Amino acid sequence: MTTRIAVIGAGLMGADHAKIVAEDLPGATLQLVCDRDEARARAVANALGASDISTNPEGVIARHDVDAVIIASPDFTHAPLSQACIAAGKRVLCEKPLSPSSAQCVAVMEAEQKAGAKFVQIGFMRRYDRSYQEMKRALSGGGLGRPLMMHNFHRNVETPAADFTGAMAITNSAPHEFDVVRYVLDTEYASISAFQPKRSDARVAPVFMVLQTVDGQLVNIEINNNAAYGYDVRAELIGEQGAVAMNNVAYTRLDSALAQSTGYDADWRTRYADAYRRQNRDFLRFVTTGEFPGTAADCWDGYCAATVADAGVKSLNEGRNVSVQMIEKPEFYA
Ligand code: ISE
Repeated sequence: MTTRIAVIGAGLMGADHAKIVAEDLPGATLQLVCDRDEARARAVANALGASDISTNPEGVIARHDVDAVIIASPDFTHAPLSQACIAAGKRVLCEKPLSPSSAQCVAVMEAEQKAGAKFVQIGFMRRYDRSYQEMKRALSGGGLGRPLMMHNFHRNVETPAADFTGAMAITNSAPHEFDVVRYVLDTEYASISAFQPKRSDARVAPVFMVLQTVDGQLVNIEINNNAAYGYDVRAELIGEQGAVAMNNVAYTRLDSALAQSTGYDADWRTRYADAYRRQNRDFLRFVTTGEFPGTAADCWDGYCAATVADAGVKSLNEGRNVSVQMIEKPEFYA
């Protein structure tokens, strides 16, 4: 018996998830591709052999021939479509962020608690990346001593959308670091300060953030959506007894003309291909067994990332340090 999965959103991420489901997720079938743009949905569906297409996300979620859903539509649709999946009793892998608004994340958590079970897995796939998992193991192994700081930078070749802003760097790109740093350090954030340097052109300048954790650690995050040279994400965790740093992942080194060089990925889809694959296989197990995967991010994690993003945008706009105000963690998510 195969698990029939519908992918909502046929853009960059939706097409990538659809390809994973169709070609690299044993036990699953790409049942349907949905997008407001019918031609875009049809192009992805035809390329990957999906049974059907749709332009109606709510209708797709209700269909009897859809067992599970992957949401990869625009960020503002993530929370309402996740709530529709919960109401329909269907498990969903929701691309990050769960919502750009922490208040919407609370509504989704309330819907899950009312339903009495977890339905939503959030697409914070960095947790599945070998580099971050080795960092987490190095910390839990005790050799680093107590963690003091974590430095992070996240560089894209260019902004994923023409209307991308500094605030979106915080609400769309930075949630990866907000989540994975929490996951590695096993802590929460107490405050955030966000800054931007001035570029000489009209492109979105990097956003540089300094965060304090509730355990007195310092975290800095650089989000540069117009780095130009390559897709480059790295981190270094500094403890009282040692440090662990992430290397740039390169499978070859080119030696030529008295020089050596290694390459960068063009974007996240190839750099994190293995992490997406592992995340999506965990999602399939979640759908078939009902057991939420230990590595995966849930709605509480989605809420935490959105809450620190809200505070980060406030800090960027007001030019001051902003405390991160969170609700009490519901027992349901303990
Ligand atoms: C994009 O939405 C992603 O999720 C990528 O992982 C990230 O690198 C990029 O900055 C985001 O815009």
